[in-house]
Amino acid sequence: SRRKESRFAALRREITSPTLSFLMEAHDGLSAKIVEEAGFRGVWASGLTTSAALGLRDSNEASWTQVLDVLEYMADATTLPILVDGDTGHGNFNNVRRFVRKLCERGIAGVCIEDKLFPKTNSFIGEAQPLADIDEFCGRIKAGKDSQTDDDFVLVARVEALISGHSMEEALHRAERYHAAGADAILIHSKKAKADEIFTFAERWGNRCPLVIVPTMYYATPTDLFRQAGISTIIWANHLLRASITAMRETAARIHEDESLMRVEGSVASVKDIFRLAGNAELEDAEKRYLPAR
Ligand code: SPV
Ligand code: MG
Repeated sequence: SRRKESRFAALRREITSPTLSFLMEAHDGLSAKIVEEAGFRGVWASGLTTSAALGLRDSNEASWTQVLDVLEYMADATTLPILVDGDTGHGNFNNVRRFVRKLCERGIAGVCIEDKLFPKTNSFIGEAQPLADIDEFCGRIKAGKDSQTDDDFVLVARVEALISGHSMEEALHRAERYHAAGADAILIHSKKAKADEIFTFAERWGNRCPLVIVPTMYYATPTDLFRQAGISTIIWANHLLRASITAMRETAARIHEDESLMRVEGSVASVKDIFRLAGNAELEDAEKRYLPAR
């Protein structure tokens, strides 16, 4: 029988294949399972939502080993490949080396690092966030690629030039340098409500390497236009956490107001559903095999 494709190879295939791929945000083991159940072929382990789910800001308040712990739960919970938001790489080239080695050990298929400075903050906060020096960031990329212990591990370099107010030329120049330094794909980020700068970038970039985008702010752009523009991968970056915030808030408010569960019981997942998602059926089978018969 054919050997099962590794998660590293699966992510590499998603990112490099000519067809448009989608990564869905998850922030813990449960949300990773829900991504898989929905039919997605890969997970985006978002820095914003992983932080928020821990009650923290997207400012490297969770340490990189705490992020690694969350990733371990996510990897255990799903068979899907995971692309982790590595923020800036948690420091300089040396921190990136150790981070990438640990990701490979835990079966995390790829990392995205952005050309900013540690500690970072979310790209949608403020204006003109300072960018990393190009040569220094290329060192982080090279160090990451030299540290991967699986050939198919994917390193995505994220260009923040447009979002921090620099020119299209600067964005293209940075992407070219990061590509030359060994990045497997470029994430070109934008916070405009329209995708014009994404389309211009994609056209001028051509097919030098796969392009990844995050249409959080230009959400109204039809997906087919990204397909026609030759985009490789779309990240739906934060929508499971946002959906759960809305649902949790409404449920908490109702129970608080009513001092009763009557109004919520019909609209929340059943306890049985929790057991199913947690895999209790497998445990029952295992008990038959391993516990002495009574
Ligand atoms: C994240 O999901 O943490 C990201 C995408 O990095 S963004 O929030 O758009 O910066
Ligand atoms: Mg992030």
